[in-house]
Amino acid sequence: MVQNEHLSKWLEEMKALCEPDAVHIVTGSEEENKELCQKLVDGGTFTRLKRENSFLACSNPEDVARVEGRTFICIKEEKDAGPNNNWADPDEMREKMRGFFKGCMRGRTMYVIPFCMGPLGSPWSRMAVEITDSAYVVVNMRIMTQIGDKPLEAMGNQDFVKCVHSVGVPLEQGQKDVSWPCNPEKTHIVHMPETREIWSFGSGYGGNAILNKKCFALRLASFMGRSEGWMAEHMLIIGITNPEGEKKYFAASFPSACGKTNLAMLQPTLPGWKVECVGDDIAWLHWGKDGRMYAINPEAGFFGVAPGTSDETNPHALASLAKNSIFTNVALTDEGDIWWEGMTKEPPKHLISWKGKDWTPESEEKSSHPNARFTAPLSQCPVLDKAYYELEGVPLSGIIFGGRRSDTVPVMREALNWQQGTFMGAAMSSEMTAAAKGTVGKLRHDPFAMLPFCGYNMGDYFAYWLQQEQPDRKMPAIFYVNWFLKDENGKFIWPGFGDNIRALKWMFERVDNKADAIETEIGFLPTKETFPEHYEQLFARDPDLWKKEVEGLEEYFAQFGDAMPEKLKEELATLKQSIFSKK
Ligand code: TSX
Ligand code: MN
Repeated sequence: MVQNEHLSKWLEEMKALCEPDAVHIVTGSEEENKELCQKLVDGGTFTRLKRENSFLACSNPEDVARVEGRTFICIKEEKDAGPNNNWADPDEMREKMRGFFKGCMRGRTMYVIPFCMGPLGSPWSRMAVEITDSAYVVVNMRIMTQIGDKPLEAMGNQDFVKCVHSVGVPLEQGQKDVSWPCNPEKTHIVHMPETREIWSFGSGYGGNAILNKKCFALRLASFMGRSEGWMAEHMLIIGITNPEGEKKYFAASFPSACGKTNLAMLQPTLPGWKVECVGDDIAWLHWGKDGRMYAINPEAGFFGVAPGTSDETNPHALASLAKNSIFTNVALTDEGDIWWEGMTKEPPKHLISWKGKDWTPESEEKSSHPNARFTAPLSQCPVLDKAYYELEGVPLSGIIFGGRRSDTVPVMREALNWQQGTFMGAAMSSEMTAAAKGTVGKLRHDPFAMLPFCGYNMGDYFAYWLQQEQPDRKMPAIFYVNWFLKDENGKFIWPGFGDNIRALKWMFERVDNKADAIETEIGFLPTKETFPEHYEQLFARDPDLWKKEVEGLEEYFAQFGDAMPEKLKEELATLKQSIFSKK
């Protein structure tokens, strides 16, 4: 049955450790998926919806998001994990995890999910296997990546990334299961990049359990990429076509709550312009023989934040989840469909909330959890770019960084060169919204939007970015955007959403040297002729605000100590000097 020697050996080990009642090698077939979904309905985890082949799951209220405090990078040297990660010794942590996993699947089935991230047959794809005792994880993984027979066959006898997951709730003989088993006290999300292992215990939610996504495709892959010469980034990928039919690809990374999925499926307001989606969350980057940077989307689905997604903000996302989708922690309507805050202007008169309680517009609590999710197949996106399936990926003309800032940072600018662009990525920060814990409006640094996802020392990661610039390579242009500037009355100045195409148009034309710009200490800015409305506010460079910005960055960068590259310290010093000379 199982041909791969590494796999059969590992499975024997894991069976002995976890002591499941049954083992199920996942094939990925439609019939198998139907059976698993029915099993989840029968067990009370899933509610079948009236939309075709779609289901609602509501989690234990103590298991609703990633747990950064319980996420570990375990590599031999502590300094190689950096101040951006929780560190533990890999051998000690493996012993601890073995203790947790001992007998943890009693009374349950062990599902074995072979999977492939990236197009099957691409040299840039990577293979893995996840073992889990959660059928919910299996059916989510079937949407988010390619699972089952085909990846198993493609794997041949190669080694692969080993992912082990358990909800951490063994069942005694005859004990009835709960609808969302989890073990919050013992939750651990553990990465061992040197030995290509992921161990996740205690949570059934999102990135904690669907290990292909944040754990593998970002944390482990960022480490693997550095040792193999490629990069794993927290980026969307889009293709932009101008009215003349010319097409360019861009990748963009933003911290959470900046509308990354919305930009990935943008509906342009400028006539003749088109935006197509290659991916909305993760990009694996490599260099082509032509010296250009190429990107693949290693995922096969969207795992998007549901609240706020509407026909106004993102009609293509709504179309993508019209069928064959899973919803987690949203509300159930009386008609057997789903609803969440922001989906429609008028809320329904009555709902069952994600907590299973009656809900009306008068209720004090929200009907959906702020981190509620949809899991939807990428193939259902009406603006999916057909280059998504290309084995070499798409060539990037530009990389866009950004953040949510009510002041200081202009709506768009272009880095003067790769080094300044890398500095912009390292200097990324965003004001926190209600979704995150901590004070609303407080600034959070999030370099390259990778703070929770970089599988090694962030200072070394900055250095790896700088190293990308080599004489035989054609470097993509780097931009930095901020859609969230506010005026003195607290009103957004930039219209955002579909009108962001005007910023994308400027970037598209900058790449071809067809758009004007003025050189400043913070990069190239568009001219007033290009953006006459509110130009002074959209492109202000207030020396007092930038002085504060630079001081904040000095403090932030200091934590990386010796790992902080000199070139980025120089960029910051140069910026500081030019601001002080303006004052
Ligand atoms: O996703 C957003 N984008 C990118 C769209 C392609 N959002 C939502 C962020 C939360 C996830 C935005 N919010 C954007 C944006 O460009 N801009 C804003 C701020 C904003 C909000 C409302 C209006 C304008 C700007 N307009 C009115 O309220 C009429
Ligand atoms: Mn993400």
